[in-house]
Amino acid sequence: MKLKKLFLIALLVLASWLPRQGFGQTTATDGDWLASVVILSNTPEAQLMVRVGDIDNLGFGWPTSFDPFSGNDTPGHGFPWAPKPADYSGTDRIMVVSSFNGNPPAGSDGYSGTTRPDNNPRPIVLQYPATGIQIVNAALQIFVDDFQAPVWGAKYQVTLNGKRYPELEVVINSLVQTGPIGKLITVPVSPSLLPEVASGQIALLFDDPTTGAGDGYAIDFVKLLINLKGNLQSGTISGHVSEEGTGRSLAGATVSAFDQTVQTDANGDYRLANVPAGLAFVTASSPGYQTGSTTTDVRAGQTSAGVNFQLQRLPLTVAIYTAVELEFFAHVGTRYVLQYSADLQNWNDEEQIQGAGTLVNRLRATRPAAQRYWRVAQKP
Ligand SMILES: [Ca+2]
Ligand SMILES: [Ca+2]
Ligand SMILES: [Ca+2]
Repeated sequence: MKLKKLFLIALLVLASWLPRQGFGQTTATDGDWLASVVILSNTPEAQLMVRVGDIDNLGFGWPTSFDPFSGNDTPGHGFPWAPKPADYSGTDRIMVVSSFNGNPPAGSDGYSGTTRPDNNPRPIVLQYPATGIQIVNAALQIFVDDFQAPVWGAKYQVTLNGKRYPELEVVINSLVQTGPIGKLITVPVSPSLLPEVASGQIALLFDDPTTGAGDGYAIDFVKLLINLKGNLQSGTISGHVSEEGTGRSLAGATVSAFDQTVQTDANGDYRLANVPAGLAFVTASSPGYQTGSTTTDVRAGQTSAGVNFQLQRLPLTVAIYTAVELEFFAHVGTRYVLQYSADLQNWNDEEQIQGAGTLVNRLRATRPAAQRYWRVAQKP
């Protein structure tokens, strides 16, 4: 009897040490989940990890066995809720796009019923010691809630230190989180924004200043990873690339997501492994075709199949992204119209250039890095 009692007490003590979902835990990758600010050097994932906002599903806690880094959606939760003063500025609170004035063009969500100025979008600021770090790459993991741009017609602009962040905008504007539900997104920091990361302070702002859409959202935490080690939870994307109209399979097409790239096989099929969990931005390109892009859910340890592309043929045109790729295609012709884009949607004519060498030098030397997407039309 006495032994049994001792055993039960020992079991209770043990249980109190075990990580409890929904309340908080401490992990090598993220530190104390309930801390508002955590800065860790040399985690399994990156040389430097900076997180602001506690990992607590906006204060609702996580369902049993739910892993917020798995890329899975949370179940729905109640709203509205009162922001807590202890929560990091810009996290765990409802924010409604600044252009919303009560007359939304396409309806509004439940979050829009909250009041100004409390629900104004606020920047989320990360500060950290960045001196002595040679920044090679960086990524952001953000736990986002109730973004619904396609539902309410919102057009989010995302800025980092006031500069537009096209990769993150594409992902944010494709989210449909009706529920409201939350999920992780993992997005690389644009090369043009890396100097901002190197400054030791970044301010992220999510807003739609133009459409008047009735869309509100919330953010649980923002996590910055500098110099990634490739150990993020990840999944696989697979699919097929073909020519629009004819359905002809495109062998050797390039498919990319995050920092992973693969070529389609002889049947036009591809399989892209090690893509970080969350909503991924996937592109497919092939010389002579318009680059295709889409977003797809990636869940840890699983395969998202059927992510297919139908690429539109561009007669006498090569579509490219970098000067290195351009050199590869330079033999194709000698006269080019150079186009650039900040958002992969709208293309602007730069100028006509004679000769591939001149073109390569021009690309490398003159165009600001912020306009980093390139396309070259080859003149007949
Ligand atoms: Ca909280
Ligand atoms: Ca919403
Ligand atoms: Ca939180």
